[in-house]
Amino acid sequence: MSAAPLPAELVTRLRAARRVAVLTGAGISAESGVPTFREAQTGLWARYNPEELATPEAFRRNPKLVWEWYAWRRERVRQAEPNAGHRALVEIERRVPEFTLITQNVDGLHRRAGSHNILELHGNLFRAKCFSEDRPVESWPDGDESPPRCPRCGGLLRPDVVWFGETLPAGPLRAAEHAAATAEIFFSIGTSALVYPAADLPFKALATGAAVVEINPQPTPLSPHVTFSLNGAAGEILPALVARVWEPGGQQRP
Ligand code: BV8
Repeated sequence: MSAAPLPAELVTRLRAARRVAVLTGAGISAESGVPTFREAQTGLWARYNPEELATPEAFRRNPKLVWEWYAWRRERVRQAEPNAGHRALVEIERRVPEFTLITQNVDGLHRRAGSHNILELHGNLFRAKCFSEDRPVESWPDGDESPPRCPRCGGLLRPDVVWFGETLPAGPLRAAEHAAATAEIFFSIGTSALVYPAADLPFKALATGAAVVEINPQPTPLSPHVTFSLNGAAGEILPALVARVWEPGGQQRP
């Protein structure tokens, strides 16, 4: 199925833009084979609701189960590669003078793809911290204890991600809010736009007059508010957009 034509107005505005901000969610990693956050989980995890596992209460109740869920997800991500959508964002960062990539994803695929100015609002699967001290550890033993113990205090280690009910890292959130409020164009890509405060960012961009572009095969609560709605897969739409805006042949008549 050929993708719908890209709006000429968006192509023109992106070509001239100086400040662009992008918010990504699990959907941009879907084409890398990484299941999205709310997709049915497979195998052992099928019976669990991710929103119930991604909480401090779940970890207190069953640290081994939660640690092993994240170990399973790390393994899935290790086997994955960044896809054409991740790579297109690297190209947009090269082309736009001020580009900020804000991600809700914890899979580290944007950095592996080559993006630089990344704000990880919800942490990263591949980092761990001490549950008792709330301080990061550089590495942890891959022994049979699950979860492993903190080398400093012997407390349990937990993934260095932001769980539901936990506050986001202040620095990245402040930088993301600034990027949203100053962007000329704000993209919301591959996110169900359900989780706050990240889901508030496109509204901050709209409030300051930015054009907001949503890329998602499905409608979301954000869809009625956006300036441009591109219904389809990020791995198809983003490379096509980069080609239309910046590649020599791409400058065909709109
Ligand atoms: C907080 C890390 C203070 C762990 C995650 C108002 C203000 C503030 C907070 C709240 C509020 N209202 C409610 C809250 C509480 C809560 C919240 O938002 N709940 C929701 C469910 C209502 N927020 C919090 O708890 C936050 N903390 O604000 O602290 C506070 C606390 C309590 C009360 C008030 C204030 C912390 C939120 C962070 C939670 N941690 N992840 C982990 O990953 O295990 S969030 C989790 O959801 C994921 O990380 C993910 O990043 C995030 C959003 O999900 P998506 O990325 O959108 O993924 P999803 O599967 O949902 O959707 C995928 C989309 O992709 C779909 O739309 C699909 O159509 C699309 N798609 C599929 N294929 C493709 C595609 N798109 C493009 N191309 C494709 N090929």
